[in-house]
Amino acid sequence: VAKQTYAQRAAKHPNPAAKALLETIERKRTNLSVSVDVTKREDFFRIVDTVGPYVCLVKTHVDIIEDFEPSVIERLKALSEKHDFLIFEDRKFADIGSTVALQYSAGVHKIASWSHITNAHPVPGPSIISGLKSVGLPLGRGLLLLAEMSTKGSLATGLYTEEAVRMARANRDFVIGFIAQQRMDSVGLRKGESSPDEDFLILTPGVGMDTKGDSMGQQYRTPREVVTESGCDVIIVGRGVYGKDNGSNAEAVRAQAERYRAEGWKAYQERVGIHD
Ligand code: UP6
Repeated sequence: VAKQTYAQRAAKHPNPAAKALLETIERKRTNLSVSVDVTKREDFFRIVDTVGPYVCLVKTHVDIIEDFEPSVIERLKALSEKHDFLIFEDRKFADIGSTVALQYSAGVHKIASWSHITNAHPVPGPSIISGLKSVGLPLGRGLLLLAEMSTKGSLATGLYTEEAVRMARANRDFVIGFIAQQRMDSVGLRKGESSPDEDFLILTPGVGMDTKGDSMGQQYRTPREVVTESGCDVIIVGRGVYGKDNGSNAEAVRAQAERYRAEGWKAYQERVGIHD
């Protein structure tokens, strides 16, 4: 899979959200997702409108917006159409099936009604997928499992990661990939089991070109390390793009988005062996 182009993979992906993401990546020539982790509505929309042309996917933490109101979702949807990107609410669900189904569909945010992609921790076992799938599959949504994390000392390693991949393989209609630091294609296969015909997207946070981490355990790798060397498909960049001041300097934000887009795309072209 890592040697195929995004277009080749889009053509045969069965899940509508994954297909749309792969098509958007190819059409806009960007594997950059910007994580817009700011707490004020106006900062949020300024950043989204600025990075929109450079991203395939906008990643949100909608629960940190302190002046949230339902119109935020309408404005976000309008920007996603204006700039042609998908939306990924990074909700990191982690509860029993029946509770996550409610958290996904209801409450103030009604995530399933607008977020093409969301994610979950595999810690509760396969029932978390059944709960989310009961809501998301009929809407054409896709789920990512957190198979690994970018943080120092993460417990999501080894057998835990393997079980996450097995859970995904058993739910390929709805689970479209992983939050992880590397490809998972050969992870979790039992002795003698050959690699199944599957295409899991690898979306990778912990990407930064100017620092190695923050003071709270985050660890950064470069787009090249992530995409060319580790075979990941989408780079997720937050503070590397919007900076330390909530993205108040739109031109600086634009320049960083352009820079990460170019680096991520070059790293992909190198991986699949395309030169232009
Ligand atoms: N994120 C990680 N690491 C993970 C999973 N998710 O950093 O393993 C998320 C964070 C944040 C973003 O919740 O929204 O990706 C990274 O932001 P940063 O680039 O500013 O560090």
